[in-house]
Parts: sequence; structure tokens; C-alpha cells
Amino acid sequence: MKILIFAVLVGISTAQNGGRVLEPPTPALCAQRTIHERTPDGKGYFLSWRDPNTKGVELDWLSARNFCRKRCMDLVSLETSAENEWIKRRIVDEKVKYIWTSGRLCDFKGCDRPDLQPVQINGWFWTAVLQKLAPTTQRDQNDWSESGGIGQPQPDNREAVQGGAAENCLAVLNQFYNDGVNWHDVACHHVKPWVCEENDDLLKYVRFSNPNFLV
Ligand SMILES: [Ca+2]
Ligand SMILES: [Ca+2]
Repeated sequence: MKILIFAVLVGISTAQNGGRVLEPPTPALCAQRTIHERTPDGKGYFLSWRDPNTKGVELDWLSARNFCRKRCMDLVSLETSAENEWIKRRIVDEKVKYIWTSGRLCDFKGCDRPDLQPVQINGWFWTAVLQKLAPTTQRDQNDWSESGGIGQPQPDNREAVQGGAAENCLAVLNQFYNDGVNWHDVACHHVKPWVCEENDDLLKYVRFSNPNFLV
């Protein structure tokens, strides 16, 4: 059952990455994963700028996801305002310009479900946990910035509007446009530091399939 769920997740993810592969967890890396912070409920987080091996390293969105996933984690999903503020506090205190989250626009195969339309409003989701975000129009239910590179509220798909790549991934930017510390849609090929969050499904999968590894 768990293997089936995992296969489905991988299938969805391959479609969303234009053929580039979403990597499975590596049991040894899961067992040795570094945790920099733990919330009161016990969930562990990795902050790339704090680790000697990744300090100064910036990755595109998929590469950052794969770094996390190999360690039974995934990019951070900010499902509650408490978690959002908790992460933002660390970005501000530690002077980090921006980070990747697991947020993504569902604009690939399988995204034609009625509840995701129109995609620019209802199509954002936390890929790590396959959970929809509130509609972008419900401004008190999300943390999209009210400004950006062309002075428009986010998500503005600015890069595509200006003839470049679609802005399909969700980053938290720290005063990048003098607009506070808020969410922005950004093209997924950009490179940034990242935050990993432990992923229950990947941990269960590795525990189930590799009983010899204590993860
Ligand atoms: Ca979370
Ligand atoms: Ca944008």
C-alpha cells in the first residue's frame, strides 16, 4: 500500500518536473539526516545556510527538493501561519535573502480538475504534502506579497509576462523588493537557499521497506 502511494507520488512529480526525475529517499542519508530545528510537535527542519556543507550553496527548486527527499525530507510546506512566522523569523534573524518552499502551481498533466480552476487562483499547492493552498484572492488566508518586481500583488507571473519562464514555484523573499518578508511566485529554475521539513510519507516508506535502518 505504501509502495503504491509512493509510486503515485513519483508519477505526479515526474509530470510536474518536465521529465526531470524526483529522487527517492536514500535510507543511509535518511538515517544520518541533519536536523537544525525541531518544532514542539517533534518535526525536524534542515536550514541549508546553517550546514557547513551547504552554506553558500543555492539550488534550483527541483534540485533543492531532491536534496531534501534523499534525506526523507522535502522542501518546507507552510500550512499554518504559526509555521510561516516561525520560518520567517529565522530568515530575518539570520539575514537570508530568500528560500525555496515546496509550494508550486499545478499547471501540468493531471491539473485539469475543476477545483483547481482557474489555476492562477486555485492551482497552488504544497507539493510535499499534496495540500492545496487557499485561493490567491483570499489575502487573509495566505502570505503573498502585495508588491514585486512590477509593483503588482503576488502571484504576478512577472517573468512570463516579460517574455521569460513561468513563475511556478513559491519562494519566501526577505525584503527583496522592499515589500516585507512574504511569498512570491518565482520561476523554478532560479537558485536559492532552502529549508527541508521531515516528510512523514518518506519516513514511513523507508521504515517499511528498510527495517534495518533506524530512521
Ligand atoms: Ca509544514
Ligand atoms: Ca512573482
